[in-house]
Amino acid sequence: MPQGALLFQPSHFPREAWTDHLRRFMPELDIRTSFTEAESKDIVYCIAWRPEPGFFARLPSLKVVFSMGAGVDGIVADPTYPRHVPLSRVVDDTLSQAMTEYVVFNVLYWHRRVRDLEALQNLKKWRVIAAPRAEYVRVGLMGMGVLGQAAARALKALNYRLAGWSHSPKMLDGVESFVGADGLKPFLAKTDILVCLLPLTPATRGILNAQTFAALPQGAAVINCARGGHLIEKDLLAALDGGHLRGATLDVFQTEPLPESSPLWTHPKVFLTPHIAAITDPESFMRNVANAIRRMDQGSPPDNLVDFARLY
Ligand code: OXD
Repeated sequence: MPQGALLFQPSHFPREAWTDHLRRFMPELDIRTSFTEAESKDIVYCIAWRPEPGFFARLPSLKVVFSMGAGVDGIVADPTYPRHVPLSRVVDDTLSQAMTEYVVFNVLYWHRRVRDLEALQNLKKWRVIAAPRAEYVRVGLMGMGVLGQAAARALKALNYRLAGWSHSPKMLDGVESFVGADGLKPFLAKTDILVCLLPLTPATRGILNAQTFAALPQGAAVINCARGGHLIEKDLLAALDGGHLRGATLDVFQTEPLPESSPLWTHPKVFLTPHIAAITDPESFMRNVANAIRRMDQGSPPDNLVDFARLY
C-alpha cells in the first residue's frame, strides 16, 4: 500500500485522461492534481513536466519524481529540485518506436528530396530528381542513447551509412562511433544528414551552431528532434540562406509554441512540426509509474534514474 499521495503536476495536459490510467493500474493510490500548503507534506510521489521554477521547494516530503518525458531538462531547470530525490525519466518502447518513425521519415524526406518534389508538383513541373542509393547517404546521429540506438537500427535496415557521436564510445554493429569533443569535427565532416537526439545539458546547449554547420559537407540537412536549446536559430537561418545547408527539420524550438513572428514558419527550406516527434503514451507511462511505486514500496529504486552529474 503506497504511503502518501501522488501529485500530477503538468497543467496543460488533460489531467483526468492521464490520471484515469494510473487509477486503473493503482486504485489504492491517493492521486492529486493540486495542493494547498497544508497538504504539501502528504505528497511523496510527483509526475512532472516543465514545472515553474521554485515548484519543488513547495514539496518537502518527496521520495521520487517521474518525468513525463525522456528529457529532464525542464525539471532540473528548477533550481529548487532536491538532488537527493531520485528522478526517473521515460524509457519506453512506445517512445523509442515513435522517435524512430520520426527520424526515419525525416531522413527519407531529405534523402528522397520530398521538399523539392512537392515544389515541382505545385508548379505542375515534371522533372526527374534521382536520389542516391541509401548506402551512399551518410547519416550522423548525435546522441547514441536508447533513442539514438533504436533509430540507428531502423536506418541500418534501410542500408544508410551510419555514424554516431556520443559522450562515451557506443559500439553498435554497422555504426561508426565518434566520441567527445575530438570526435565532433571528423563526425560532422562525414555526415550528409545530421540527426540531433542529445539530452539538453550545459555541455550540449547551442551545439547546433554556425561552427557545427560549417563543418558539415555542402548540401547537408539537419534534423533536430531533441530540444530547441540545442539550436542557435539565427545560425541555422544563415546556413540555410547562404546555401550551405539544404534543409532542416525542426520539431523543437527555443520558445514553444513557436511564435507566429518566427521566420522558421514560412522558410522554404524548413519542415517543422509542433514537438510531436515522440509523445509519451499515457497508458504505458502510467503502467510504468504504478510498477515503480510498487517496487519502491518493496524497497527497490525506480528504473531509469537520472545521473545528476550528467543530467540525463
Ligand atoms: C520528451 C519529449 O522529452 O517529448 O520525451 O520532448
